[in-house]
Amino acid sequence: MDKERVAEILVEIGILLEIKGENPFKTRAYVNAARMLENLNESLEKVVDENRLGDLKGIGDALQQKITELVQTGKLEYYDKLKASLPPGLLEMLNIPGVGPKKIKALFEKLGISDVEKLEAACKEGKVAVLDGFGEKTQAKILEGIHLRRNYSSRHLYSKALIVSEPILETLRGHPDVIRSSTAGSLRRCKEIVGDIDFLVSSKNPSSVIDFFTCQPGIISVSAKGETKASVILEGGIQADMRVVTDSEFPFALAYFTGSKEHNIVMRQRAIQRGLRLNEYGLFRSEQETRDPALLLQCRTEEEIFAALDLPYIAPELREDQGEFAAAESNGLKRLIEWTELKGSLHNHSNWSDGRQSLEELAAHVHELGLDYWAVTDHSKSSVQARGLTAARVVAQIPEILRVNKSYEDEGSDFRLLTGTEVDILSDGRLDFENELLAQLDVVVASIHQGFTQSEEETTRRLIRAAENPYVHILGHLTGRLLLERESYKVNQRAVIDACAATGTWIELNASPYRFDMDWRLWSYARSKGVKCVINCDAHRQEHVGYLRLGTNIARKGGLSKSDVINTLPLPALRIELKKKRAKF
Ligand code: DGT
Ligand code: CA
Ligand code: CA
Ligand code: ZN
Repeated sequence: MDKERVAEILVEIGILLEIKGENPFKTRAYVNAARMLENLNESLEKVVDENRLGDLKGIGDALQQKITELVQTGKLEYYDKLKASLPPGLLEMLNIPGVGPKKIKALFEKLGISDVEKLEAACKEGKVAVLDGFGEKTQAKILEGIHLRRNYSSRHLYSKALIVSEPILETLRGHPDVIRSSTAGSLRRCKEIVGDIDFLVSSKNPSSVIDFFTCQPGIISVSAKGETKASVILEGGIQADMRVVTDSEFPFALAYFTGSKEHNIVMRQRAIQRGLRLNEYGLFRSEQETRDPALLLQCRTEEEIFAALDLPYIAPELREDQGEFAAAESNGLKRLIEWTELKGSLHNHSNWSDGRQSLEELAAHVHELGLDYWAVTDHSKSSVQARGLTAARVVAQIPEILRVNKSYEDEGSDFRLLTGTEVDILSDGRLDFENELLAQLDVVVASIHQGFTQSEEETTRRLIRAAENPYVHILGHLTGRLLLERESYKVNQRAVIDACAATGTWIELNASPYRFDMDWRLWSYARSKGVKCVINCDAHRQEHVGYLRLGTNIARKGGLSKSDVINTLPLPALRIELKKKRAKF
């Protein structure tokens, strides 16, 4: 058993003893011993084997025996018995902000409260407020804490985590005690859904950084706070973990806490194959688990860690053990796309259908941001709920777009709106508009907006039929999923990708953080078939231009480079590409 787990168990024993009303000196001894182990600079196993536990400050005979039993057998009878002597719901009550061992003891002894449900009921009946040492305020706070825990969920959109983490990271960077700082975990890997946010900081003064972190605005409760780590709940119910390490440990801790677990396992195996040991503290010249600074291989950056394991730098987005090692070994890691390489978006809406802005407003906004083009692809007539355009309205929109473009041409600007449609794919795979109309438009996106309950065969057939249409450039949001809200319809995505490869149809990476559709896991297959990606905002209001950055991060996660993504092309080259499929038929 490793020392982190041993330390956790010691802390838990301290808490259980406190709930039982044990002498505070005894309970504190367990917490102090846990601290000591966490800061131990060598392998705990080694210390136990060499019978040196007694040399450590504050670890008496009783604790020595317990730690030895834990390390050697992975179990501790004393702990198991202690746990069994109390109702299991008591420990769970610790998760409620403002409820500690002393309060739990009082609630249990005086009101027989042994779990969160009973506590909630007692609060609602006003029984908690009248207890000695509680009061109305405390009772209200406990109730609020219970609701918070309930709403707290462990699945959050990437965009939500990014929005709450960036200001905190920015503030941390400005703190004089912070040397290096980064997010880690799934957020740094750009997962579409994250469980919690992980922050990592290097500092010579960890407790000052922890104090500073735990009083940031936007933090609604502090769930745990130690010398070098803390966990908090941020607004919106998202948890954030913070760890502070020394600056020499920083690259190792960053790699370790960025993960993924699966990626880390392969990294550790590579270290072992080279007679080394890799952990969160360093890369050591050792055959065994160690933290001995004398054995440390100096690496100042993650790049140097990869190099020490004979690998090129692997971007965090790729660290899922989904082929990144094989690609690295065969020189197959290409430079990933950057969002500043995008020149525009080819799927967007205006106030002609369900978008917010007019053609002029959209053009002015995206031109100001430095983009080169912006396709207006409003909904087609079958999407009634989205105020889909009739064929006549589409025809009427074309001269309006040309009129806006004329004003840019007159100013000597190369910026252009492109004409287009997001045409519905009907239930049988036919399109909502005739080919004669589609042929007049610069950009045709075809998407499914209804008939989600068809069988996998039917839906797959429908999409393939759309791809076979000579005028369809792009299949939009391929699976129709809405993250954390709606499952995708059933579809054989590989079969659709094959059809796109055969017909020269592009596939959208819908950059809306609710969609990120097609999923990043399929892009390496699409790329291997030569199918191009288009990173589209599907903007319904001008602020959605920012989705380009989010979508690009997901494209990076899918391993895509600039040359895989159509909308990195400048307008003249894009226009040539837009004509190619039509010319083939
Ligand atoms: P999440 O938060 O569920 O979206 O996913 P992650 O990947 O951020 O996971 P988290 O926050 O539990 O831990 C952050 C990283 O720390 C994880 O990606 C790898 C590393 N890590 C955590 N626990 C373990 C472990 O037990 N073994 C190994 N090898 N790595 C771990
Ligand atoms: Ca995490
Ligand atoms: Ca975490
Ligand atoms: Zn759509």
